Amino acid sequence: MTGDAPTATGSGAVLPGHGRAAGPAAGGLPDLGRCLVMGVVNVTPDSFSDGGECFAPGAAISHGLRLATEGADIIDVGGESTRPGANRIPAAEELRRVGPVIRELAGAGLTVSVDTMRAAVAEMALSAGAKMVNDVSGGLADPAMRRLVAAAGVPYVVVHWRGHSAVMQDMARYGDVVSEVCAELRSRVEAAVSDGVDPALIVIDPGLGFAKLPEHNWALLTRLREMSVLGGGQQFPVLVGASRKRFIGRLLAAADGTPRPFAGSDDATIALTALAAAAGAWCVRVHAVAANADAVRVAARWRMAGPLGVSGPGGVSGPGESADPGGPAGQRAAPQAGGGDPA
Ligand code: PMM
Repeated sequence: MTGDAPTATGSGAVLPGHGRAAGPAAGGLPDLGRCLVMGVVNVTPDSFSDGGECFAPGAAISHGLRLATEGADIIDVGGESTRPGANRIPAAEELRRVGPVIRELAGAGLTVSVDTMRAAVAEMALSAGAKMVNDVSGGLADPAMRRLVAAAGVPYVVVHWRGHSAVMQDMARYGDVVSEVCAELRSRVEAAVSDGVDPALIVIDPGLGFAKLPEHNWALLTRLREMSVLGGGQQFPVLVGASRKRFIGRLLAAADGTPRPFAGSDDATIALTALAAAAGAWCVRVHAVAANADAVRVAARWRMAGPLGVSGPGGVSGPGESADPGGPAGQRAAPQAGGGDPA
């Protein structure tokens, strides 16, 4: 973790790029006044981006500690691969993979989130010291998840998802992907709130690659602002998980069409991080932390410059945004009434 350790915003507090200056309060969303960096620790033999490198607990723990020193604000620990086509593993195996890693990283003082679709795994992870639940199924895979998160009072990342990895790419059918993803995410958020989750602790995520073709991912990435309000009035912080995903490798394919290997897409991920952070994303989930941590700082400064940047037609900043003339880097001026501050 770098020197600017995350504070937390209390219930109803607003996030970086989401309006009111956020003051520290216990039990809320981490907030540094800029886009946060979530470093990925996949304790799996077969994740599509970094398969196997952290499968042994010792390697996963060292990797998490290293990501923190490189500037990760949050360490996201997962034990189940969600690569397209992957089959599920038993809950007991998932618990076995993530338990010791979370306990060690949380014990070292890091802010840890657990990447799981299972309430039982989330419960164990929280008792081991995790402070956030990242559920790529948005509550669909295990209906007990929402009540667990509500009772724990922790931040909850609700990801857009349509089905398990083995079948999800058959479900990548959309008319207007952005409005459909928003509508489906909205119903996931409503279900969470009706089960008692504090809306101020909900983060939404377009679920890049989850039942999405490359064109769907690009449409969602370029319309984060629209996504952040889910078609309603309330604005939610947005997490973007583009790092090393296949659609980047396909964009960067060789002349013969061979996709760029995952590790070769880190520079493009950094470019996406800068764009997403400049558009107001709350957090980016990434594998190569150091350079992405630099990119979010550039974006924070870019946002602070406001109209001197690329606001206006064709730019990532939009109407209703104003520069913060005097605040610290990355902190925004309060938005005008009615929102307009983007995700
Ligand atoms: N992607 C993966 C896993 N967990 N969590 C969130 N919130 N958003 C994502 O896009 C996401 C995630 C799969 O990618 P990986 O194999 O590189 O971890």
